[in-house]
Amino acid sequence: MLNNRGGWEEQPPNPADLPPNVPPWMQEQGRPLTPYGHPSPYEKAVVRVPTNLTPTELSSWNFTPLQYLQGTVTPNGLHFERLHAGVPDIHPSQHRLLIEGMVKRPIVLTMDDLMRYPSVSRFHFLECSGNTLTEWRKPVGKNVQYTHGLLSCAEWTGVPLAAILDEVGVDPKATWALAEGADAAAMDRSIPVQKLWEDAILAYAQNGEMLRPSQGYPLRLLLPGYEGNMNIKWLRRLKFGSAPFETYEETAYYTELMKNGKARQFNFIMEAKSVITYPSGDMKLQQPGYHQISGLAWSGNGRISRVDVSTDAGRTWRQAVLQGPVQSRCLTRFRLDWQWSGAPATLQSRCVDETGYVQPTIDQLVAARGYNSVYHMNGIQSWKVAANGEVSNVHA
Ligand SMILES: Nc1nc2c(c(=O)[nH]1)N[C@H]1C(S)=C(S)[C@@H](COP(=O)(O)O)O[C@H]1N2
Ligand SMILES: [Mo]
Repeated sequence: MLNNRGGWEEQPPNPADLPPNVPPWMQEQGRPLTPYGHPSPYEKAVVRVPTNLTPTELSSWNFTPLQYLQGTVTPNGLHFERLHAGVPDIHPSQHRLLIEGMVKRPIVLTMDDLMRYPSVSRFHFLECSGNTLTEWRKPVGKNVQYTHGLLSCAEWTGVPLAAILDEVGVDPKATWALAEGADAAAMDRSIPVQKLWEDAILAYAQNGEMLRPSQGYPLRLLLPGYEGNMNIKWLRRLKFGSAPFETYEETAYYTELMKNGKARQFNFIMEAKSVITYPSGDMKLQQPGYHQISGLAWSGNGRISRVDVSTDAGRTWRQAVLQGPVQSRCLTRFRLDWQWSGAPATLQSRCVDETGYVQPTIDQLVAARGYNSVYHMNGIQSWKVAANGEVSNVHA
């Protein structure tokens, strides 16, 4: 049986190794140093898992194991991956960023050029707009990894794009920029120039080290709070223009088909959303009594201002404690003390962001958008705790 909180397989202890006896691992030298550290071999369960919805490994995605992560930062090896054409192998000295179109001074930058600019480091979440898409009609994902795991958070380091826009002299009439990746998909999206001035980062590092290959090594565009798809990896080109470029990814995909059969285009911002990660689907509570409910909340519109938690399917709510510092467009950890009586309970969390936006129920989302929508599913998640302690995904 797997432990609920760590990723180890439970095993009965050997009485001879328990205190005050001296266990074997104290009777010999430990293992030597290693050049690059890895998690304990006992944490085998803490891995990304692939989706079973796509037929190929090259255009696919896998999920971050949110049920095992503490705090708010995603370890680099566990950042979710979304690949439209696999991970390109790019040597940083071969990589170039071309900036062209409606600019006075088009420019080609090397990684060296880029890393000479003044840099910043900021914590931001990244969420695929397809996160939670299986949950519109009925509960499908067996645990929070499958329901919410296209979500990660890192400290991103790079160059605020504004500095470079100044240098190339962007035409004031340029309102859109095309961002293009150097993978075989040449993934490209149109981005409002205003966002590039505001807080976009040309990111080359993630949690202190250079980006991982699947996160865009050596360079990605980071658009805080915008849907994952627009955060172009292996960024090779920014082209400025006066209209959206209407790329494949923003016409055939990443639009919202509404109730009336019309598609809503350019849904950039990831709306406020939260989910309880402990206890969550597939866990088994061992005994009634004290449990600390804990989870994550985030908003593409700024800071999380409040999270409420219900243990009775939304009839009554209690305010959770937010772990500070609460940062803008970043995962925020919330916690609430809970005495579980041993009776069945349905757990929910509902967040509010600094704009006053309240996370909707799934019913409210469906009333507004019908069942044609795929992306931007931010409805309230319910976990049912049965009398025997088993936790499962339900629609309450
Ligand atoms: N060049 C390129 N950029 C890309 C993609 C891609 O396949 N190629 N996938 C996009 C999608 S759909 C998402 S959700 C995010 C995922 O980023 P991650 O793999 O670092 O989690 O990258 C986006 N940027
Ligand atoms: Mo995505």
